[in-house]
Amino acid sequence: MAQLSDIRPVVFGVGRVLVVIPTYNEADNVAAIVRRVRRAAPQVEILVADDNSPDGTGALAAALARDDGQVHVLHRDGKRGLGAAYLAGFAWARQRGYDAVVEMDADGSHAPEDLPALLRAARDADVVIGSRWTRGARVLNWPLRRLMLSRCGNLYARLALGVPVADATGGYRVYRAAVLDALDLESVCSQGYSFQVELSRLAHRAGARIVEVPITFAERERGTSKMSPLIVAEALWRITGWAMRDRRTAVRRGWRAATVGQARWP
Ligand SMILES: Nc1nc2c(ncn2[C@@H]2O[C@H](COP(=O)(O)OP(=O)(O)O)[C@@H](O)[C@H]2O)c(=O)[nH]1
Ligand SMILES: [Mg+2]
Repeated sequence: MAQLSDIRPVVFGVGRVLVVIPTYNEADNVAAIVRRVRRAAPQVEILVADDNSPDGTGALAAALARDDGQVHVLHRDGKRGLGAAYLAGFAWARQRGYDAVVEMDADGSHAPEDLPALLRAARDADVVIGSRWTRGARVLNWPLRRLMLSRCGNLYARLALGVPVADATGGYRVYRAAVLDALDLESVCSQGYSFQVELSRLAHRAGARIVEVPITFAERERGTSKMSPLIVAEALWRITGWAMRDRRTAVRRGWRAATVGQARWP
């Protein structure tokens, strides 16, 4: 006879969902974001991946987890970047058999109220990007500097890497478990926000179905951004490095095809 634990709740048609929320010094935000996710999508579970925040975010998340069986915490040693926190969250999810993993910022920029639309889109996709740069999306209260950075970063990523998405840097996403299994996550080297571009590139190269859903993105109201010139520099040099590697591979393939062609038809 089937046990209760064998029955997998089907959430929006994509199975069991884990929302991974990376945190570093988000004490002012963590309770509110968890509450909003629980209200917007009551079936999903949440993992707060905290990098030992000095402001006590980890302890606050642990208290939330004690009160609610659908909330979990991953306490990490120290600040090791967004990419590393997400990779740890993905591994945590895969070990426990979740069918889809959501990436969501803690600061409220990614509205949990948009989550049902993203999960519905994931029925027919491997990756869903909550996009700031597709028709119907809105970006609220972002300073011009950030708008320009995002627009230029996305343009550069698209031209340099050929990834056919409008918001390759966006961090509000759904990954189906099968696509996470198919990607070579061990090869991921990004520490900061270039992680999103790196995963977009890997997913595209793996032939994943990537769908963008317009979101309303709002600048945080509490706490401070962890964006830094170092993070921008990392993204720039990593994207440039991947683009050069892709070009070298394409040239080598071209040479090989040409010489094989010559061998056949001298
Ligand atoms: N665990 C962890 N989370 C991080 C780290 N850096 C940023 N975050 C989280 O990543 C999310 C996005 O960061 P945020 O500072 O809002 O960046 P911005 O939106 O680009 O200004 C937030 O939830 C941060 O707390 C990190 O090194 N470790
Ligand atoms: Mg933010």
